[in-house]
Amino acid sequence: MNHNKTFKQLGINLSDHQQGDIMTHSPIDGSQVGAVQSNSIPEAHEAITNAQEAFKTWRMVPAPKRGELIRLFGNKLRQHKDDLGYLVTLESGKLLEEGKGEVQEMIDICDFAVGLSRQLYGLTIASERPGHRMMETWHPLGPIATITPFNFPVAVWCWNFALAIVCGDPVIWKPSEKTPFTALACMNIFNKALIDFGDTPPHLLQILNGGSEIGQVLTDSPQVPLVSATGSTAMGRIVGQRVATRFGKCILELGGNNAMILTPSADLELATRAIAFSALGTAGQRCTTLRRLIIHKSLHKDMVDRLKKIYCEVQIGNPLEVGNLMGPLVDKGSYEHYMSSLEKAKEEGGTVHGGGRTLENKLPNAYYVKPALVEMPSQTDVVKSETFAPILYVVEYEKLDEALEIQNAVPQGLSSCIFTNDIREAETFLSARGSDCGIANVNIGPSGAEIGGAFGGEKETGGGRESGSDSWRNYMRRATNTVNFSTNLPLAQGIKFDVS
Ligand code: UN1
Repeated sequence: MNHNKTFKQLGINLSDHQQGDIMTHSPIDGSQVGAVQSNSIPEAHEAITNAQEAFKTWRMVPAPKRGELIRLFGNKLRQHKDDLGYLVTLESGKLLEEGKGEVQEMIDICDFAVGLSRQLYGLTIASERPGHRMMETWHPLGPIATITPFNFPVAVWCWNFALAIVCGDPVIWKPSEKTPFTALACMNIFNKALIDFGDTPPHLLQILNGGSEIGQVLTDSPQVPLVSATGSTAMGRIVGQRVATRFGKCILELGGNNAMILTPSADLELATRAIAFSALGTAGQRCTTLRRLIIHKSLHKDMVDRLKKIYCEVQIGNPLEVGNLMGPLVDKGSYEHYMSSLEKAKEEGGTVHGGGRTLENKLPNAYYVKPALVEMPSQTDVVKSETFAPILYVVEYEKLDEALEIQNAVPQGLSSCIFTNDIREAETFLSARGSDCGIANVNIGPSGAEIGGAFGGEKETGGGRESGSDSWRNYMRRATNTVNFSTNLPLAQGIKFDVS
């Protein structure tokens, strides 16, 4: 593959990146992309000091002016959408359409953040004391660390970055070791926006490449008040504990085990399309991928037959080629996990339709797999754990209460949906005794969320919320202010404390 033009457009000279210790391979064919150098631990500490310095200046820039920088960044992203989308595909293996979609998600959150920069509102609160006023003020928080995964190498970072910058916080980014070049490209694009903007402090954005030793410098530093980490539950458990030790804040967006409840009143045509996109899209490598189909007994056989056909016929191949709907798994480790999960499913009584490796003769260094549909006798252990691959488990239910119980009986709580045309069922699913997930949808699949809503989930998903709604509050600190404009000093709770 010759990608030099794309790299050049994104300001990357690949010949400068061949000697580093982090060697990356494209999941598309296993070919080497390049090699970047890990940062050292002293460099990580230096980045934190730099960010603290940048913070002192940036927090004093009016928020709408900070928004202007993100507006310029969004415009640069528009110009580089195709190239950056291509690079996302090259490094992560997702379809080109999905790669560009990810850049669109970045552009969308930039637009959102620009508007937000004029809406960082606080409340005014009625004081119990005469001649007093209470209010809340939101201030910039400080340097933010973002730790991001390979599967959404740029969008998840940008959800955090765009909001953090308008909120007044410099960002230190530790990208996935599998996707360092998309991070470098984002840095180059942001640098162009900085030139257009003019006067900004240096180090508003810094990238640190490396593994957990770099992550630990960020999680352990009291100079980094917020760590936003997206990835596996195992990673989040370590990050969460380390940050908590120093009373720092976290936004954790970890594993998902997303389900669809398919009821007898559902529009089956719609449901089938939703299953196809959310179970097969991104080759099953989204946090929000559909992993469990909880299906009414009466629909089971028909639906499985319908899906078997789709699973057999879906076009798998090079994600850069139009027409393919499934690209590769990211690497061998991911493939092995996929295979061992299928083995485990069989041991636990599952019937596997499809599955297995494909295109290995043509592309021996890449890991393309066929999607697997697995009928399970019940929700066994393997169904309760997340395998980041295109495996859809099917379990049956008879009564809605039973379906809800199955839906909620997993450790993860990211996304969920119900397909129904029965308003009672839909509202029950959305109610307090319904889905326990951070995302609960009706008649759309669990994946492909818009940026306008808060994104994240409960339980082992980590509890964090990023992106839209009021997620911005994570990136700011709240001060409660009481102002006395009277000539007396009444105390709260009517307390008398008279020294005269
Ligand atoms: C992720 O997989 O970590 O809802 C993020 C979606 C995307 C984001 C997924 N907007 O599928």
